[in-house]
Amino acid sequence: MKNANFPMDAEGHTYHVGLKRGEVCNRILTVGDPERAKRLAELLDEGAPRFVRETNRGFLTITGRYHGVPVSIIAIGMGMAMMDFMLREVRAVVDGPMCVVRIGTCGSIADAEVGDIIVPEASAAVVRNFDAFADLSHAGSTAAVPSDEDCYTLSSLFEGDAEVTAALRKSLGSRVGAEHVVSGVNVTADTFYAAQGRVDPCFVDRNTGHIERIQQRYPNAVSLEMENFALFHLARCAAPLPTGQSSIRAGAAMIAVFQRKKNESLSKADLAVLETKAGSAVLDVLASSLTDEEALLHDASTS
Ligand code: R1P
Ligand code: URA
Repeated sequence: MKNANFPMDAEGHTYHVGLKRGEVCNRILTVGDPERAKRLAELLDEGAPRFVRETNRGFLTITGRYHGVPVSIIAIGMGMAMMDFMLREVRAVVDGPMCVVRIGTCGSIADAEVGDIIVPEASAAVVRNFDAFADLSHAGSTAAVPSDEDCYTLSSLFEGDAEVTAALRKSLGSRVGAEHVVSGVNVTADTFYAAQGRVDPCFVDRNTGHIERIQQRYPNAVSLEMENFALFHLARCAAPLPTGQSSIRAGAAMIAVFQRKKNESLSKADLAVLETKAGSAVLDVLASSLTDEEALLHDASTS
C-alpha cells in the first residue's frame, strides 16, 4: 500500500472497495444486500464483458452493460460509513460526472404501505447523542437529566438531484404503478434499533416519542433507513469537476419492508419481486442519466 492519506495498492486498487480505474463506471446502482446485487446483475446484457470483485471488507462490484450502456452494481452492506467508503473510493478512480442511485429497503413511518417504493427528494440524518448517555446514574436520581429530546440529533435536509428523482418516480411508476411510488423526506439513522425508535428492553435508549419528534420537525418524513443521507450529503459535498459540472448526481428508491405504524412486514418473496422491478426502472434511468459526451468519456475509461 502506498499513501496513508488515500491508500491504494501498487496497481491502483482502492483500499476497501478494491477497485482500480476501468473496473467501475460512472453510472452506479448501489444496494445494501449482495444477494440483491446478484439478482439485479441478471438484468445486465448477457454476453457483454462483465467484471466482478468481492472484497474482504464486504463490498461486491459487478460492472457490465445494460442495453449496451456501461453500469456498475455495487453492494456496500449497511450504514453511512459503507456509503462513504464506496463513494470516495469510486470517485477516486472514475472520470467525469457520476450518477449514483441507491435501491434500498426502509421502514415506512407515515402512510406508505409495505411494498410501496419511496423516492425521497431529501434526507436528514438522525444520530445518537452519545454524551447524553454518559451518566447513566441519572436513572432514578434527581440530578438534572438530559431530556429524551437531547438524546438524538436530527440534521438539516440534503436534497437528491431533482432531475434524477423525477426520472426515478416516472420510471418506477411505469413498473409498479404510480400509486405505489411515494414522495417525501427520508431520515437516515446511524442504527437500525435505537435511532429508528425501536424499543429494546436490554438497553437504555431514551427514544420514547422519537419518530413523533422527527415528524414534528419534518412533517413529510416518510421513511427510516441507514445510508441515503450519506449519499445525498456527499453528492452535495463533492468538489465540482474541472469542467464546472457537478461531480455526483444522486437519487434513491427504497422499498418499504416494514410499516411501523401498523407493525406489518413484507415477505422475502415479495421483496425479491419488487427488487427486480425497481432494478429495471432504476437501470433505465441510469442508462439515460448522462449525456452522450459523458458516456463517451466513460467508455474511453473502461475500454
Ligand atoms: C437494515 O435492515 C438495512 O436495510 C436497509 C437499511 O438502510 C440497512 O442497510 O437498506 P438495505 O436493504 O439496502 O440494506
Ligand atoms: N431498513 C432500516 O434501516 N429500517 C427499516 O425499518 C427497514 C429497513
